[in-house]
Amino acid sequence: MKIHLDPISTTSRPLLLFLAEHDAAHEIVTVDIVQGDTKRPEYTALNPNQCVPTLEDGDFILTEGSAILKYLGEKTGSRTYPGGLRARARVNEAMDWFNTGLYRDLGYGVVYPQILPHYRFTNPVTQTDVRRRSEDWAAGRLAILDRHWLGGGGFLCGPELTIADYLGSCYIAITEFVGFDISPYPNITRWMSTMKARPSWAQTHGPWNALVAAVHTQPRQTA
Ligand SMILES: N[C@@H](CCC(=O)N[C@@H](CS)C(=O)NCC(=O)O)C(=O)O
Repeated sequence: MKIHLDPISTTSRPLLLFLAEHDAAHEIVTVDIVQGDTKRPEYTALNPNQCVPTLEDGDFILTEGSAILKYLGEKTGSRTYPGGLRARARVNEAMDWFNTGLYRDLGYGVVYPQILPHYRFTNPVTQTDVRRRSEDWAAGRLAILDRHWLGGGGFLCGPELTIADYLGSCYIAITEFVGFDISPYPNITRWMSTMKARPSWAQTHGPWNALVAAVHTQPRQTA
């Protein structure tokens, strides 16, 4: 099984966490986003979205980080992707919530326009409007994460860690890029500390930590 990813990528790091905590034979193929590897014809043939990650299991190709995590969870029989109908539905629900809700506002609306020029609207008035609305909506979603998903005191889907925690914690970590303060959210803060204390986090986040440190030496983009 080959997994094509870039360790700095938010959608790749959940897979690295999973692989660090599971005994699954695999080969990592590094796709350097910054060097444009996702745009190369041979990679585009695997993943027409020109994004990481991509899984190659024999002749089976799978894109989308969330789908790959579920595939790995099922293939390895991992407890982190529980088999019961409702338990599994809850994990799927949490992952969809991060992908279609929180990440849209927090990632694409608030964080990326500050560090990646192509995510900014050319009209500064439009950009300011979008950023303000995204910040409001992101705050609302973070409050839901804090009170609803994490209010029970454990992980996202209960007392046991699931693949939703691998995904969600890596998504929340993008706040580090721009110094977005998560301290008003005590359960998010607690949960992120728990995730970062796992040995797998340090094992997989070296390139990410270096990138965050480098971004902090650059001037920030205003709205
Ligand atoms: N919906 C996709 C999104 C993947 C995605 O946006 N990946 C980014 C890195 S986090 C990427 O590969 N970008 C390629 C590029 O910017 O050239 C998933 O969840 O896997």
